[in-house]
Amino acid sequence: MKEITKIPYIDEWIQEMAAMTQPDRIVLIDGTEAQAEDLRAQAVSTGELTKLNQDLLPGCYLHRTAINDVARVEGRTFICTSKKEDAGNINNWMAPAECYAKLSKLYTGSMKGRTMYVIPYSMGQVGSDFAKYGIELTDSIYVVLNMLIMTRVGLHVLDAMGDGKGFIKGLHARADIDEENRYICHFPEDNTIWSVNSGYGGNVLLGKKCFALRIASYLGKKEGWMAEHMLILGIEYPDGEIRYISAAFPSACGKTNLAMLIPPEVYKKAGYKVWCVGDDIAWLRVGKDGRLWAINPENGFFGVAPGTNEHSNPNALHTTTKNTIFTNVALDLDTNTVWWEGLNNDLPHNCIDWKGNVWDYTKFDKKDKSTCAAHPNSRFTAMAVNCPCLSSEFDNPAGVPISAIVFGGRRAKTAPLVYQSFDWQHGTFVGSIMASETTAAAAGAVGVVRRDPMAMRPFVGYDMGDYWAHWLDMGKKIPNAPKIFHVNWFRTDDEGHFIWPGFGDNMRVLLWILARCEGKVEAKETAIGYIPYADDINIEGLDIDKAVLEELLTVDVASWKTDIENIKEFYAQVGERVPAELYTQLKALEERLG
Ligand code: GTP
Ligand code: SPV
Ligand code: MN
Repeated sequence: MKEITKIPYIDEWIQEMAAMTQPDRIVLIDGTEAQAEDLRAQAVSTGELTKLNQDLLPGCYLHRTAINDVARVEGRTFICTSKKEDAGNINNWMAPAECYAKLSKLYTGSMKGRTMYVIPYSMGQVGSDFAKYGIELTDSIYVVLNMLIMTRVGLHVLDAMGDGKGFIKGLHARADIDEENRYICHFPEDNTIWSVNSGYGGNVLLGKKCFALRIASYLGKKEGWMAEHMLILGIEYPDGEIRYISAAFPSACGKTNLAMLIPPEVYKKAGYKVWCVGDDIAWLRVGKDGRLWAINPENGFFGVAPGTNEHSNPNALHTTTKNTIFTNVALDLDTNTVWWEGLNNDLPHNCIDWKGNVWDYTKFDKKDKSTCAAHPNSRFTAMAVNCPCLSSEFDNPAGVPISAIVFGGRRAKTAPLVYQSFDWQHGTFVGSIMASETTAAAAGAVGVVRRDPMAMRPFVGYDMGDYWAHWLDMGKKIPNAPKIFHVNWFRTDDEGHFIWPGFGDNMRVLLWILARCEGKVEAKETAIGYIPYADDINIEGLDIDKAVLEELLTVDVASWKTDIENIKEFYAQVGERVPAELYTQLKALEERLG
């Protein structure tokens, strides 16, 4: 047998996958810059990557995916457990044997004439207690280069893997990028992920949603920890003390922006700072001190480009000025740099859009997505170390202690700016009833309200009811548990404009949250939880009336009552395994609403 990794258990599996996919060559990714540079050059020569202006954007490249392949495909994502009940009603399910057989046909011979790259990677610090290892086999250089940014890759990972048992086996083939035969399949009982016929983001960077959320949530349930769709940030007070918050918002609902926020002028002057630990995924464990500790298992950011600018998120923008891969943004031919809607008001006049066509800026209409130069879900893949506000704890294998967990989503009405749950059990309930308007991050209609518990609806690798039970259970195991809150930056007025300024000003809400955690501020008890007194949210320097803030902090009882009906339907859909405790919470909420 040919030695690739020199770990027999792993090499055997590689040979088996190679026998099926039949690549011309197998190349081990060693994590060196020389090899990465070779791959970039190769991708440029075939047109897979476009090299951007190296004076303005050193180390930066542009990639365009197929037009039919621009977002995660939830309808084609499967959890393949031996028993259907274990995947639950919210996930798509296929029997493992059936799925393996079906996908084997699609994989067979799919790498003929191509190279299979073997990527050994770690989620979390190599060698740390939190770390979990995987190998992704792929025939895409784009995937290799993205994984090099998003995860920790190299031979040192193989060294840390020992005999290899327990590693996550990932297989990805581009095949024909045929959407009718696109499958993103997870076999949590076999530590296996199979992805075929896509070349986009969350479908193919298998360390991210597939491993760090779907497989990891399953492992977390089994092993007593949590894998969540959460950003992690630290707020530094003028006295130097830093407190950490993790927050779960659905895709394209503001995690990257919050994680890198710039404090409003009043706070900056007073000496407050914000540090980013992670922008998408958190792995959480109970520490020896009884607190909940979090790491970001990733090593980079796969962030939404549109809307990112010098004012909304200067940190993200700065992070993307070197060593970045842009996907499906527009190419400004005059400067050989990138552009997207919301970057600035200088529409490029000589420009190629995300589909690779000449873009006519005179036809651009902000309200018509089909006239956009960049795809609404276009992204940047950038290294965490390039982020100006990266936390000094980013590489700390122990992670950071979490004071508050924050849930949130896009709700034009119903949800107030912020409220606090009564306790962990109620907080779990608040997470379970989260809802948000859908975005371009997943294929399908945009702007439809759907329930998205803990922002994990597309990412729980097992039954949703069991997942909620795990949350309730974890609460009992954390002696000094974080307090749980809910926020909504997206309430709109009758004309559909956002009422709350959002972005950096969200810090005003985070400081109220942390003050609550320390028992430093009173709150109003309402039917849904504790709500701030308007005086306790600092609006100094904001162009917003006290009356408007009061309005943002009201509980619209009528719309909550309508929501209750929808929650009941959703719980019924989740099915038999919804914990009784959550039904008790639901009934109590209904009674409090009157
Ligand atoms: P994923 O990477 O898909 O998980 O997305 P995300 O949750 O990290 O969302 P991101 O921070 O990239 O923001 C998505 C969109 O929401 C962007 O267009 C932002 O400009 C917008 N956005 C973020 N924060 C705010 C906010 O506080 N207010 C408003 N109105 N829009 C925001
Ligand atoms: C999300 O959709 O939540 C993302 C982008 O972070 S993807 O990696 O495509 O899942
Ligand atoms: Mn995400």
